[in-house]
Order: sequence, then C-alpha cells, then structure tokens
Amino acid sequence: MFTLPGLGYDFNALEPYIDGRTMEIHHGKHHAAYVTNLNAALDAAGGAGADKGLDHLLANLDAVPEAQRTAVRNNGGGHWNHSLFWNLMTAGGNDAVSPELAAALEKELGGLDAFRDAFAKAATTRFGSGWAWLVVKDGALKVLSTPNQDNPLMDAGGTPILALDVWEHAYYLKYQNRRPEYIENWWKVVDWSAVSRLYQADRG
Ligand code: MN3
Repeated sequence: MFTLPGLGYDFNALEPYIDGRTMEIHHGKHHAAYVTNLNAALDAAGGAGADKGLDHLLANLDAVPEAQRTAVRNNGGGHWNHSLFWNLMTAGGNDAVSPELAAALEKELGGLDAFRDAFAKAATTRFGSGWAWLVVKDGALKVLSTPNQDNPLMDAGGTPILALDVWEHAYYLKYQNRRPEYIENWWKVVDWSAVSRLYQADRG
C-alpha cells in the first residue's frame, strides 16, 4: 500500500508565489486521491507487481492487467509525479546549482537562461493538463513534457530531475488562466540543491 508523503514544509511556505490554499488542496485532496485510487486499482489487480516499487510499476505498465492499467497509469503517475514535485520546491527557493549540473546545462542546453526558456516553453505549450520535465537520458540533459499524469519513466524517456505541474489545479486559484505567470513565479521557489542532488545521483 502506498501512502501520502508529508510536504516537508507548511502549506503557506511557498507564498506569495504559490498560495497556501492551493497547496492544501493540491496535496491533501488531489495527491491524496491519487494514492487512494492507486491502492484500490492495485488491490483489484492482485498487486500487479507493486512490491517491486512504483518506479518499476510505471516502467512496466504492460504487466498490469488491462482492466486496471489506465487507473494505475493515471494514479500511479499522479503519486510519483507529485511526490517528486513537492521535494523540488522550498521556501524562497535557492540557486544552489552544483558545478557539475551548471556545466552540463551550459554544454548541453546552452546555459541556465536558455534552459529556463526551453523549460517554460515546454510548460506553456503543453495543451491541457500535464507536466514539464528536465530529465537525464543516456547521460544527457533533455527538456520535455508529458500529458495528464504520464511521466518519462513510462516510455524510458529518462530520469526526471526537475518537474513542473501545469494542471490548472496547481495554479488556478491564484493565477486563473495565467499559466505563464505561474511558471515565471515558480522559478522563485525551485530548490536547485535538490535538483543538483538528483542529477548527481543519476550520474552515479
Ligand atoms: Mn497536480
């Protein structure tokens, strides 16, 4: 059985960029529902190999019985994506990009500013609901986006080290239809030390 992880900070810790009411609903209602629904689907599927962990489950959705596969994809993805997302933000944010990640961003994506533009474009142009990602794929950084609660684990697209939720539930109370403004402000709460740790972990 999967459980809802704690946030690690108060609901209002990311204000004024992400409001406390949004965080409370997003974590306590949306993410909680993904966990509940994932557990129900796995229960109905007789476990479906969930004992091997969520990463393994999402990378091997074909092994899930067809009757539960969509529910596991949507809710398992939702649980995985949000569990990462919360850990990539911190009160006030920080710019602690590791020298190794800074060098890779420079060499592979044209530097931090060019990366941010590419990431914001991926997040802005994702039609409807989905996520923007910075992943490490075969040792190289890549920017991409996915629809719904899909993530790069599902199609071997790489290991995510940064993620942004662009579902309306992530920003609508404060920003309504202004997704670009939400994205611009979100950079101010990004925990680059956490992103750098994930990059180092993938590099071994
Ligand atoms: Mn969400």
